[in-house]
Amino acid sequence: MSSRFDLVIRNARVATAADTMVCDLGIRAGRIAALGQDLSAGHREIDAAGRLVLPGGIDAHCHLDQPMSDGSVMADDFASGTLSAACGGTTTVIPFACQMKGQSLRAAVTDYHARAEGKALIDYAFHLIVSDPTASVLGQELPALIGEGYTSFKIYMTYDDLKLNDRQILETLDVARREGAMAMIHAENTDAIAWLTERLELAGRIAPKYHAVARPLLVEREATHRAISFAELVDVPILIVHVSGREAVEQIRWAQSRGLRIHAETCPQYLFLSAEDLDRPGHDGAMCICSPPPRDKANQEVIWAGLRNGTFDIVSSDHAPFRLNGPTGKKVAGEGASFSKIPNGIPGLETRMALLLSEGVLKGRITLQQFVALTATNAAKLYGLYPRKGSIAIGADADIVLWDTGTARTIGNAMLHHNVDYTPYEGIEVSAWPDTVISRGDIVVERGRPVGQAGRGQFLACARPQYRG
Ligand code: DUC
Ligand code: ZN
Ligand code: ZN
Repeated sequence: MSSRFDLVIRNARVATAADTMVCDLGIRAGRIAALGQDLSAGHREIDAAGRLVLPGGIDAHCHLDQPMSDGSVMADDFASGTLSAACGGTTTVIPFACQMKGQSLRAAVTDYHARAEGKALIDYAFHLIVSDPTASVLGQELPALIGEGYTSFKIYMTYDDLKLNDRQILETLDVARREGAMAMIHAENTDAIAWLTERLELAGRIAPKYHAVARPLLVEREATHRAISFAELVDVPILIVHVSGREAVEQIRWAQSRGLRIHAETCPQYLFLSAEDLDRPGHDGAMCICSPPPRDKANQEVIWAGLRNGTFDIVSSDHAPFRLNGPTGKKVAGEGASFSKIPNGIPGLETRMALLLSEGVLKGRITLQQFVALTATNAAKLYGLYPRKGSIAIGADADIVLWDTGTARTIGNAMLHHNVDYTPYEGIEVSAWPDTVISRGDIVVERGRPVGQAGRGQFLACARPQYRG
């Protein structure tokens, strides 16, 4: 006879990316051991009546403790970042081991492990960032690291310290094809941005709102089209990250309709913020400076439609934590510095799931199955963590969230657990928030309060991606 369950969750209204069911969940040794009716007693029991029980979220694009080249410092390390993620219903994060130009990729990975060691509350994998694709990086380091479980990497078409030229992009995509890795692409035209930025600054237009003027949708559209063309030329699937609006969506739809394997990610900032938020009083517009920038209401609707019609695979936070005040955050270049000197990025690890569940599912814009797919299952498949992560199924890790969907809450920075001094979503009302969060069978958040031990999170080596057909 099998031993007693460690934990039984009873009367659970469970949803996965495929199904909805009411059942009990039996958890043993960190995994889901049984789904059924009237399961035998566990050492510990939770009554989930009235709660929605979903797979823990996977935040497949976030930045934690990533070294920066402009003097800024990310406010969240693996401790505060994973604490914040867990409190928001996320049980796996995938931040970036970023190669600096001139640095070996292996050294970036070694350094990033040291930053994570002993700090994470929940499990984590690493994407790589390839910024210096030398012959030895492409010939030896990258293939070896892919084989060791770093099966996805990001490349940039903009940012002077990170960007690759077209030839380098082609050569790097060719490694992804040969090795079966997933290439994530930041698609913005760097020269167009530089030209627009210089003109704006010469005219004295340096306030945060000009960040959006310097990076119009056209520059994203052009780069998205180029990235798609390169993927077609090399014959490799790619994933376009943080897609912000109509013109980029149109390129992706066009490519997908031609049978190209183009995957896409968007983020809450493109659903809930707009370029008007860059014009908040004083320096507050800096809070919402991220790239690509938030667009307008009409583009938000296009992004919602893309979530509904399957254009997008993943909703990630792109959490990039810079404090509004203090010398190493948004003001690193001084009070009143030009928009081009303000670190890009907004915090969002803790708010991603609640915003999308509340405004997406509970308001009828997307289905519960789409929510689970977009926030967990698809990321697990595309980044090689499925079926261990991303679903509620027998044998999967017991990464489970019990959601309270019956209480209205107003988002405020004081209720969040990140180390950033603001949230761009301050004042938005949501009617979903995590009540209990379970990571590999351990309760890490109980009645909304963190109870888990920092350092219990484990590194996850990723398999090759499972592409959508
Ligand atoms: N854009 C990025 O590409 N990365 C971090 C944050 C941002 O705004
Ligand atoms: Zn990016
Ligand atoms: Zn990012």
